[in-house]
Amino acid sequence: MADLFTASGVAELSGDEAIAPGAVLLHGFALPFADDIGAILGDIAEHAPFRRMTTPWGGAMSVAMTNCGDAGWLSDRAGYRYDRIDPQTGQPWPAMPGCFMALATRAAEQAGYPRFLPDACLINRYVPGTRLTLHQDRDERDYAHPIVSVSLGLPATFQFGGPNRRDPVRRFLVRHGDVVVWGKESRLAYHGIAEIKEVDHPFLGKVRINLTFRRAL
Ligand code: MD3
Ligand code: FE
Repeated sequence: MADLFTASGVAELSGDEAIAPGAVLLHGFALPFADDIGAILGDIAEHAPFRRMTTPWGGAMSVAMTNCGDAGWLSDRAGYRYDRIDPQTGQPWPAMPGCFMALATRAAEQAGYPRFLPDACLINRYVPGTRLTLHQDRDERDYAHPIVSVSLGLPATFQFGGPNRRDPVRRFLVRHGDVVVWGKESRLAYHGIAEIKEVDHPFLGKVRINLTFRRAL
């Protein structure tokens, strides 16, 4: 494994490797899919616009989100949940594009999950200054399924802890085209994204997109 430490102390990893029990980083795995995904994102956002959802406590999340697939993740004053209908349009979420499904299933297979069939893709949009505080993903029905995470555009520092909020956090740089598959012992780990820095990336400009593929229902 290549485990390089940059001047900032952030671990930079290359190649396919286990970064924690049940968590595999597939460096650059999404690069062959990136242009197709970029072209389709605009169509998805036209039907299901990116929006800053409201937390159950009434604040606006800093990350803008939308979804595609049979179910979409939602947050509002009533709580967190998945729903087949986008409350902003009253319509079902846009269908999961074939290239999204192909990327998610092939990445999961390479990471040791040959039968992963996602029914939801949460699409997060970050601009510089945006962050996602430490949390667990626990709104899905069955934690036996992994989550496949695809990073596009601006780099980010991924914070990865353990099953308890106060467990020590490790930091990883995730870059354009990186895919991480999170399952088994890592499935309920606390994780977050540090504030995105103001740099430029040729893919989308000053934007980071993260796709998380889930089996939600
Ligand atoms: C570790 N998104 O949407 S993806 C999220 O980059 C979310 O937008 C981040 O956390 C982002 O919920 C991080 C990486 C990720 C996704 C799911 C996980 C890490 C995970 C589930 C369990 C453990
Ligand atoms: Fe998450």
